[in-house]
Amino acid sequence: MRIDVVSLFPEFIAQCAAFGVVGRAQERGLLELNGWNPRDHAQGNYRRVDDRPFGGGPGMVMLIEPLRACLAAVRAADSRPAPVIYLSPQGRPLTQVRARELAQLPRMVLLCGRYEGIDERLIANEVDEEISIGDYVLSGGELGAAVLVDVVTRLQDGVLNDAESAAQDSFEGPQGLLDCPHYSHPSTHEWGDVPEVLRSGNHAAIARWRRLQSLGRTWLRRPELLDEAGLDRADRALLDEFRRQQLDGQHKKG
Ligand code: 9D3
Repeated sequence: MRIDVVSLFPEFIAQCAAFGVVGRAQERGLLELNGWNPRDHAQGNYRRVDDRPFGGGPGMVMLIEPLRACLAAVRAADSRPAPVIYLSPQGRPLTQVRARELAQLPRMVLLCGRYEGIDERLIANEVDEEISIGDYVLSGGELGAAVLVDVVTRLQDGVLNDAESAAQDSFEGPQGLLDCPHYSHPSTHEWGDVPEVLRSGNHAAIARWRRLQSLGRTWLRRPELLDEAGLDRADRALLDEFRRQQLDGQHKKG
C-alpha cells in the first residue's frame, strides 16, 4: 500500500512509522510512506500556509492554495486514484471495521490540519472522507495519521508474522472481546502466582480459561461490546460462571 501524508511536520509521521511492525513493513516494501509539506508549495518570501479567520476569533486557518498545490503534486506522483482522508475532530470515529476496508485500497492520501483547521472550501472540494481517532483534543492531525498508518499497515498481507496474526485474529475476529491476561516467568512472585491452569499443559482447559477471562473482563470494563459480540450458549454459560466467581470473591472479602 502507498500512503502519502500531507503535513506541516512530515518528519513527525516518518518517525512514528520507523519502528516495529510498521518499520519492518516499509523495509519489506509492503508499505510505501511519503511525506509532503504544504509549505513547499506556498508562495512568496514568507511561504505562508495560514492566515487569520474571517469573522474573527482566536487561532489561524490553513490556506486553500498551498494545500491545493501540494495535493496536486501528490496526485501527480502516482496515477492510481486515491481517496483524500482528512484527520479531524469533526470526522467519523475510526473503527477496526473501517480500517479493514481502507486497508484494501492500493493507495490513500492523509491530510493533517494544524491551528484551528483548514479552510472549509478546501475540505469541500478535495476531501473524500473525514476521520477522527476519538473524543479528545489533539494539537493537530499528525498523531491521527500515524494511528491510521499503523492500523492499516498491520492489516496488509505479509506484514504480521504467524504469532502476531494469530493474536490479532483472536481479538478482532467475529466477536470483538477484550484480551485475556498474559503471564510469563517467574511462575511465583511476591505480587502473586501464575494461575495454575496455565501451567497444567491441558490445552482445552487453558483455552476455556482464556475465553472465560476475555468474556469476564469485557463484561466488567466494556459491557457495551458484549451487545455486538453475538455470544453463543457456551459463551453465555462461561460469562455466568465468571459472574458467580466474582460474587464468591466479594463474599470472601466480606
Ligand atoms: C481547542 C481547539 N478547538 C476549538 C474548539 C478545536 C480544535 C481544532 C483543532 C480541536 C482540535 C484540533 C486538532 N485536532 C486534530 O487535528 C485531530 C483530532 C483530534 O483533535 N481529536 C481526535 N481525532 C483527531 S484527528 C485530527
